[in-house]
Amino acid sequence: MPGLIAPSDYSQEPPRHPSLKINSKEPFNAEPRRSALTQSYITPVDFFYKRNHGPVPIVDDLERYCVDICGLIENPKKLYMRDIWMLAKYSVTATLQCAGNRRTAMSKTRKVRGVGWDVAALGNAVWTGAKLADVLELVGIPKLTSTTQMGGKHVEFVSIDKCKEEKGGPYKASIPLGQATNPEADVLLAYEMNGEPLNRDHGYPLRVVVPGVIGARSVKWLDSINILAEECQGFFMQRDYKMFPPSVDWDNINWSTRRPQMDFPVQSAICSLEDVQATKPGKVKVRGYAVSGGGRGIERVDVSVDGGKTWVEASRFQKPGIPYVVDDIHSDKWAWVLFEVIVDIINSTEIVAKAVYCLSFQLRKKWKLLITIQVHIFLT
Ligand SMILES: Nc1nc2c(c(=O)[nH]1)N[C@H]1C(S)=C(S)[C@@H](COP(=O)(O)O)O[C@H]1N2
Ligand SMILES: [Mo]
Repeated sequence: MPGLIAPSDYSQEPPRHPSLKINSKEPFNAEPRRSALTQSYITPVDFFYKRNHGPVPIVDDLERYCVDICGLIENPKKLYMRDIWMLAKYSVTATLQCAGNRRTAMSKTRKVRGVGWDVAALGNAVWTGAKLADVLELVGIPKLTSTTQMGGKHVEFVSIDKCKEEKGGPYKASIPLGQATNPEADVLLAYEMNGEPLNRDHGYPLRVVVPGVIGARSVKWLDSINILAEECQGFFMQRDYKMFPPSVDWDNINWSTRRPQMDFPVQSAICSLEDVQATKPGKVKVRGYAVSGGGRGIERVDVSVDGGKTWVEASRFQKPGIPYVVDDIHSDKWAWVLFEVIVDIINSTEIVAKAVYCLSFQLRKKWKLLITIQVHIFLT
């Protein structure tokens, strides 16, 4: 790829903030401290988790950098940054979350593989760029197309970084064409994060952002876009990031029986307390995030200080001081919701947070929820 190069070693990595908790040095994987994570609704770039699978690519000539759009289309096209900057510019506030978020806690229950993460392998940013739906229109694919005349059904994003899981090949992933061409799905080719050009760790000069979907599909350092009949056959689509029932373990796993994970599931996490924390009897602030995936919003967050027997509702907000309303036009549907409640602690106990989202706004009776027993309190 002219303009963008992929180093084979880690000698040219970008600078990073020293307060990040490093889970793996090479490739670089790091998250902020959980107490820092919910200090602000928009996560500053320095404190945003970084999830790489190889050395971070380098732009050597932005003028020559371009994205190849190819595959099942009549007129393949090369898009330069100047072409992408010319398209309508959109800003979308979206929470990006690694599917491995909270893997360290999962490994207490079952044997899991992959980098260990606490509860902060996610962040909320304002992503700015062109809509993928507009880009695909430039190559003759109209909005809201799920199958093209040539049989294209999936949009594959390919990078240039060298990943060991791909045997030294690039990171890649795909999403359905129907999602890619739906302007309301807000899939972006983003060149800015929080109002600044993307930095190297987050995909400079151009990355995909698929709101509401596990971070693994938001390919960084975009090199080409491929229109395919089948979903991407890469490692991270076919042999990782899938969900299996409890009867499956590493000895009897059959990857082809499951679909790749896309929307992330509803969840909440307490960030103002550590997993095991000592405190004096009295008032304790319980603060954290709740996020639904798929743009479904958070209907309610409840907190229990008796291990889940009784519950109180926490206040939810995105903008400080303004209560969050799930389907309000001013609420950021792709973004997390922060929650807070002050509770009275009188004895050693378990604090539990529970986020609830509404499965469909038409059928308000169907609830989905996730309960997390996360924090154990001991009185001192
Ligand atoms: N090219 C490329 N894109 C990538 C990755 C990668 O290693 N290489 N990691 C993916 C994963 S698993 C996640 S969770 C997000 C992390 O994005 P961030 O580092 O900007 O937080 O990027 C995704 N896109
Ligand atoms: Mo990830």
